[in-house]
Amino acid sequence: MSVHYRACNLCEASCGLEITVEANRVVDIRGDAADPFSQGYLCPKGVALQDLTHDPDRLRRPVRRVGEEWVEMGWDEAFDLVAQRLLAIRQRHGGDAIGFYLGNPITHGWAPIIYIPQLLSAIGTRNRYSAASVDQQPQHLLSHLLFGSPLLLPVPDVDRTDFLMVIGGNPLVSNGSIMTAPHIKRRLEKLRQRGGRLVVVDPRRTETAGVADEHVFVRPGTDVFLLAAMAHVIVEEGLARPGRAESYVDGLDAVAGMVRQVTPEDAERRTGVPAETIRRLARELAAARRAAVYARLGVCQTEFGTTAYWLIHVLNVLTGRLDEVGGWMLAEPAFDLPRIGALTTDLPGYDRWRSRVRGIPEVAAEFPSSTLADEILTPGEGQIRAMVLVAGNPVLTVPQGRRVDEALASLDFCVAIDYFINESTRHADVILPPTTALEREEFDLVFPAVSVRNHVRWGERVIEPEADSRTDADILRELLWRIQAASLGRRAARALDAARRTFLPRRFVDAALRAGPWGLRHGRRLTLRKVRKHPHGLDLGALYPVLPRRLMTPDRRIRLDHRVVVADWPRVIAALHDDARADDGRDLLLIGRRHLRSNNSWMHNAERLTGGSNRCRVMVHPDDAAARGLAEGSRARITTAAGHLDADVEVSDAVMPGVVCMPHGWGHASREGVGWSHAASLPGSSVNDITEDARFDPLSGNAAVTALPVSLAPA
Ligand SMILES: Nc1nc2c(c(=O)[nH]1)N[C@H]1C(S)=C(S)[C@@H](COP(=O)(O)OP(=O)(O)OC[C@H]3O[C@@H](n4cnc5c(=O)[nH]c(N)nc54)[C@H](O)[C@@H]3O)O[C@H]1N2
Ligand SMILES: Nc1nc2c(c(=O)[nH]1)N[C@H]1C(S)=C(S)[C@@H](COP(=O)(O)OP(=O)(O)OC[C@H]3O[C@@H](n4cnc5c(=O)[nH]c(N)nc54)[C@H](O)[C@@H]3O)O[C@H]1N2
Ligand code: SF4
Ligand SMILES: [Mo]
Repeated sequence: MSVHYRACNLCEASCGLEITVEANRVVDIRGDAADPFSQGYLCPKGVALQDLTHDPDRLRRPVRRVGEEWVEMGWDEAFDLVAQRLLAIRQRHGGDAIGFYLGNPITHGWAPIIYIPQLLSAIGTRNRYSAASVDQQPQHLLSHLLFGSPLLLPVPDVDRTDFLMVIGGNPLVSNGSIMTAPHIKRRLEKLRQRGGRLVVVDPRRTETAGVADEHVFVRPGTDVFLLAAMAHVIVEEGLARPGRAESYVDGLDAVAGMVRQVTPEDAERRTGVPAETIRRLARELAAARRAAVYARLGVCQTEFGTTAYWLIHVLNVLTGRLDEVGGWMLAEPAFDLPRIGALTTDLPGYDRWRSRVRGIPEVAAEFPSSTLADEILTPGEGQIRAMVLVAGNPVLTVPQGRRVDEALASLDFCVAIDYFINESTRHADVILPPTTALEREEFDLVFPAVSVRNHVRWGERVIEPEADSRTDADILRELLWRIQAASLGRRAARALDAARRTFLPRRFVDAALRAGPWGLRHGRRLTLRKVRKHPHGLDLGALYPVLPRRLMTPDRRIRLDHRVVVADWPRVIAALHDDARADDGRDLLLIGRRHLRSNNSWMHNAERLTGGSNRCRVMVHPDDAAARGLAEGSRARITTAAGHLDADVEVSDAVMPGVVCMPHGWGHASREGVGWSHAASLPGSSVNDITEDARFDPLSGNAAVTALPVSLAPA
């Protein structure tokens, strides 16, 4: 028996795990009490990592689709076939004919982050799509516009704040997002113990609302008005105190002029939040000694995603919380992701090019996933003919999944890098299955950049992979050199490949650590060797002010009244005063929900995580249920402009009247050929079968999957 220490890779909390291995099998996983950051915490998903590792449904060898059958093949043969097919398609149709869809788990591994940009540029395609555009793209866009890098993402300093507003986030269940803060529940409890206040703004009385001082119901999709009205109060009542930020933030007067146009009374009509509550919250925010306003999916996944999230920055700046202790702070990670990203990728940028079919601006070198199906299904020059799916399941996770399904089925060629045959990878011609996280060494490049404390950790391999297996790194590298061989010749491409093998990841990480903030600054002289001496992770302390030094805008200043947002403002004002209601019977608004024992679309094959309360049901307010003749357990039909689905009803006054709520990532039984045997035995439907790909935030292209107008009737 041996005991190993590793960070969990399933969500952003990055909890330290203590993993016991016997005969190369994981026999026990518990929280690592010696982890300075997570201090022994873990959630049920962390335990289920062992089910994932030993899942009998996991693919272990490359497979090729022959008719309805999957046939195993050798690795070299598979790499050759994939490269040859991709190169042939490029030769006939150009590089843009090859699209990439990158799923959420890529952010939890060093290899995809480093190799995918190289692979994209070797192929010469701009058709890059990812889960980010159904998630946090407004945040990346604003960080790019305001701070000069899409990766300079502020987080609330939860451990030291006295007043925290959580808007459209449910960290007690999600374990925190774009805020790496393991055991967030205890952090929030401590906030209250030291006399602080926690306010949650959400159309559902969530688990987080359950531990808050105050929960405010807001009508879905209307946070933009609530936030603007709060800023209005702060400006009108002379409560604005930007403090130190005044020396590096421009445009405060212009911003004040904008938010003055949104009164609390106007906002009340749209949001359902009483004007008096809006005033009081604004005053409390301004008066608190230390405070932060934090928002996530509920704000990003709306048609005003960018402008609404901009108001999060505005409130933090106006009240002097940006870059202040206990406020809205930036990490300074040992691996300096924003700077390295700017040096090695074309991520920093906006609207440098537009999507072919709908003309949507790129954000950080990506197009929105909402338009992926358009780009595959619409004929013409630049049409996508082949897809590379890496760690994603767009059929269940992107709006209008039925269209994505149809699009993937229509491709000339599709390759997936995934260890499961999911609803999307079932369309692949070839699937290349990598080892799972515990079978590879790992260095977290991403989450220390959005953590509430600076920290760094190297993860050793925990169990030995089977003979003849490949990591994500191996797979991507093998494809990369084969693609490069077409332009550089086999010899040169092989030489480059050999260089990558020696340099990545250890030497690269070591060089980055040495040249990074904790190598050169702070007298720490951090190296990979030093980091590896701390198997429980190395805590680098609380966050500290870093602005304007860390700004990456050309003039190292923040233009708060950025023209991109200013240009969108008339749309906000028009919507504020537009009393017309869609009169097609779609009189309810659908929102999403996460469950602690669920992980987007892909952990439903672990039996210990399914069953009990983790089920795919639609939550309906008692009044709305009664008005439609629906009761607990009855079957309802939910209809949108994109279609309909049926779901079991859960009657609950935790949702506000007029709102229905359903999780995404389910419905594994509703499509043929899915390789998750347990998941496919469970009831449920994919909510993205009825979300609409035409509803998105026009600035960032982020999908507006929340606040979706629906009608509800007995099925
Ligand atoms: N309606 C609605 N839709 C949503 C959301 C919502 O709230 N509502 N949320 C959105 C959000 S926030 C996100 S992030 C997306 C997620 O959307 P996706 O990223 O498209 O989907 P996942 O369910 O995360 O699928 C992950 C896949 O990666 C594979 N995988 C896991 N680990 C690895 C690995 O290490 N290597 C490789 N190669 N593969 C791996 C798994 O087997 C699985 O098939 O869904 C979005 N969709
Ligand atoms: N257990 C578990 N943890 C996860 C995941 C998971 O699937 N399961 N997924 C991970 C991923 S990929 C992500 S991105 C994060 C997401 O992390 P969070 O954003 O914290 O997760 P959600 O639970 O989707 O929270 C969104 C909240 O917004 C509310 N909401 C919906 N519409 C609106 C609106 O219009 N206005 C307001 N104010 N609120 C609204 C919803 O009711 C919900 O409570 O979670 C991560 N962690
Ligand atoms: S909260 Fe759960 S899933 Fe997230 S990192 Fe911790 S153990 Fe893993
Ligand atoms: Mo996400």
